[in-house]
Amino acid sequence: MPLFQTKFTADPSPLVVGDTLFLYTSHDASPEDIPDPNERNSAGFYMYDWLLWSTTDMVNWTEHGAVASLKDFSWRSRDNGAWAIQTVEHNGKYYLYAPLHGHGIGVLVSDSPYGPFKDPLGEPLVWQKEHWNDIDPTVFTDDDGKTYMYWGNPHTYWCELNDDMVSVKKDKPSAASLSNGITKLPHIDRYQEGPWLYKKNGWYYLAYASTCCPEALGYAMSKNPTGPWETKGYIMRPTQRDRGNHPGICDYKGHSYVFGQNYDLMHLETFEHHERRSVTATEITYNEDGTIKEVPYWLDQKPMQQLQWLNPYRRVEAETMAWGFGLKSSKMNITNTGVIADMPASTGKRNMYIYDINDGEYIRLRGVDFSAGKSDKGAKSFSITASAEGTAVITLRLDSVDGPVIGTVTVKNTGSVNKYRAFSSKVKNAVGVHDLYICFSNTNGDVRLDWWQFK
Ligand code: FUB
Repeated sequence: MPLFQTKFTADPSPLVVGDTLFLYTSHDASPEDIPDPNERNSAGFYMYDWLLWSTTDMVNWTEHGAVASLKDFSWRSRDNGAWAIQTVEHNGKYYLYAPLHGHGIGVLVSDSPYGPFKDPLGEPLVWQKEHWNDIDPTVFTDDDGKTYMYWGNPHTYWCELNDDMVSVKKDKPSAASLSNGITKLPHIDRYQEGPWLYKKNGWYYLAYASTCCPEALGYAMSKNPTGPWETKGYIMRPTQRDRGNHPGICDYKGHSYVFGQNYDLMHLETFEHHERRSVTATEITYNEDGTIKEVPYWLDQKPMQQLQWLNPYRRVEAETMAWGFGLKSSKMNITNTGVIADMPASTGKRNMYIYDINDGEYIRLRGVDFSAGKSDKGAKSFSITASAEGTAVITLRLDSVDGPVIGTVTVKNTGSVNKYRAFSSKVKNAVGVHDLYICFSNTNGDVRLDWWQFK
């Protein structure tokens, strides 16, 4: 199932920093966030900002909200078109390469993976004005220090970036070069869009969304970062259950993963087509000759293996979850109206909260280790920091929505949604490793959850 439920997401771009896997994604607006009410039921793309998520175990993800938006590019010509980004680290700085659909590819820079990101150029990094092919940048720095950017739909383009990461090397025209240091490659069989360039065991890989529609996940291999590229099989072959796709590939804690997208979150509510996508992932393995073993469609895979248990005796953000369908999330003190003019400039890390909580909804956390650092005694109490202009009953259950109850706590009116306080309860029989279900009932009014912790 999709990794995230609080928002519609697409175009996954993983980045490993230390022991954390960050995932940058596009953001398909929910109908209520589309400013023009007449467009709310349209099938098209409504994309205004980019999101960030992180994990240390591959199954419980923490949301960090919008890291940047179209507003961070003063030169944009449209208030829509925040398409597929990739963020890379280079010499301690983070570079977020972003297509503004119809207006080339820009770059933002930050000292932190969380941002705030700033535009160092005030103009696109590349923009071939004669067409709208300049989308989906992927950036890779080779062992010799040379950095390559690939992009494009339906053609594949590449250029070399200077070591500043924000300018194109223009002094190395190859036979196929266009003006401005850009090379247009001969057609790569099955290539549609969404390139993802990386290197492993001496091979260069160009994964991509294969020819539309339905797009699947294809890839090509080469002994050179600039090709020639030989198309290989599918990582995931086309299926009528999907339509668009976009790969992001990384190694993390000794495993290899492919991220992609589908419509399976929207399909929980409707099969009528809208560009409301959802990102998901699976583990991949390589054959001896470097080719990638094909994986089944997302819904046909086994659940992702959890890489480490979650410690419930630390502060856990309410927006950390394996599943939370129906819930919403927001950065504290920032109302996302969906209107670019109201969006803040890239804010950097901010505390978030969960809201829009209704009866029957729940937060599921996978693999919670109640014995962590506690020998076999387990948890004695639970505390959640919340604000409310209303109330909600929280029932803590193990292993399923109707599993054994280990505690119950009522969040009461705090007088204001901006006034947070702790609500606590005793806990019984919480020992060992279990999935934790934080279940909501008797909800009314506006209840917001910040973080929780067992003791
Ligand atoms: O998300 C907008 C566009 O859809 C991306 O740029 C493409 O790769 C496709 O996923």
